[in-house]
Amino acid sequence: MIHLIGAGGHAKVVLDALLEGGTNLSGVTVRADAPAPDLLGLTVGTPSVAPALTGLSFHVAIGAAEVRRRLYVEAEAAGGAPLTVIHPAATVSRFATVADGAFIAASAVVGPRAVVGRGVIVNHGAVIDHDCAVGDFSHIAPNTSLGGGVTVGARCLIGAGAVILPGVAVGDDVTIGAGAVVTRDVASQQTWTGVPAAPKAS
Ligand code: JB2
Repeated sequence: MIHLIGAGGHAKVVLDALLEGGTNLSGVTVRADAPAPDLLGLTVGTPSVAPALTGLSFHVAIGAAEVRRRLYVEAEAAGGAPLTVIHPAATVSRFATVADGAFIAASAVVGPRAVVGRGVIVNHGAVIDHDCAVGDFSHIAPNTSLGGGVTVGARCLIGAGAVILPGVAVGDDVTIGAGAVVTRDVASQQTWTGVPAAPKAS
């Protein structure tokens, strides 16, 4: 039995990937913090994390990094085992490492010797080239491109369509705006936008 946490847009994408990968709908339960309409035909229960998850797999399917991290920790503490979900139409090198609880969407590419951390989202069409490292609970949004050897810290959001040039290092808790082109290293806890990307004026 798979315990899917979250019942919004991202949960729909993850459930779809599970079904495409051959998981039977009857083997999935969906839970969220608030009542919600059905998720692709599955009833949504509350609260997000059941009191006991011993013997169950779970996947936190929520975009917000801090919520995803918190519920991941809670679900592990309840005895659950984090499940990695990879859409069958994703391309993941046999030499890549994908950690527990990560999600790799359709048309994403993860190259050789790349490392994808716990609870990371690699969304549709994103490219993580060879030797990249993506830290725990980061979100690599659709159609982003990380050149070879890029490092991204924990809990980052790399916005849709952003490009990070090869070898660039991005710290923890960084937000990169959609469509930005990052040509140099970014320190932790910053927001960078534009082409070439620069710190966003506050
Ligand atoms: O503590 C919580 C919580 N616990 C469960 N805080 C919040 N904010 N949400 C919580 N949830 C559940 O996560 C909500 O009850 C709801 O079912 C789900 C959030 O759904 P929503 O559609 O708002 O966001 P999402 O995370 O599914 O999708 C976002 O991120 C994706 C990566 C959207 O921005 C999508 O467009 C995006 N593709």
